[in-house]
Amino acid sequence: MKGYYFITDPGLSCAGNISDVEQAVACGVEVIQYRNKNGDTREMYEESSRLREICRDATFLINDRIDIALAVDADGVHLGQSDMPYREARKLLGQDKTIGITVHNLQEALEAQALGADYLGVSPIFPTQTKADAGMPAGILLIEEIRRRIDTPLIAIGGINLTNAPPVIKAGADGICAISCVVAKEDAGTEMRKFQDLFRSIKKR
Ligand code: 3NM
Repeated sequence: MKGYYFITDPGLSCAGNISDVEQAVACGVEVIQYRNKNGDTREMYEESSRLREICRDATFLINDRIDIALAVDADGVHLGQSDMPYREARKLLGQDKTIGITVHNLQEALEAQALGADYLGVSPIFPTQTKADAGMPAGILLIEEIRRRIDTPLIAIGGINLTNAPPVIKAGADGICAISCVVAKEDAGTEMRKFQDLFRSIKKR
């Protein structure tokens, strides 16, 4: 659970979800999350079935939809604060699946850790147009605050780009997700590689 973390966004993507995920796999991205807030269930099922095949060697997660995750045998789910409660999701998915939880403050992070979340999505770090209800940006200090108290892997998300990513990584994020500045470019793979190179160069120091 480290380096660049990819989330699909069919509304913003230049090349489409399938191509974006193929690029992510080709770049060696470890975790890929299928997120499609406007798709109907059949479309989500069919698209995520194809993506499951493409992500044979990557961790393939589904945003929110436990039914879709079970149907396509995804590796787990990512849950927001208003999605299915963690304990119910764990019962449905079993012990072996990965469950990540979005947190917006230290309190939510401590709760998610106590529940046993496999990783925390810390958000939104910076202002973002990609998620309408993302709320107030938390800034880099939230990563530092959570990192001091929590060992669970932290994935930073929200308004991150290549320019503002370095201090987020230095603050202790294990992974970073950036959507619009990657999928809205014609060559998403090149942008993903830049994030991975940035990660390696900072972690090596
Ligand atoms: N979740 P971009 S922000 C999917 O705050 C998502 O929980 C968020 O996209 C949250 O990199 C977000 O384009 C979108 O800002 C992040």
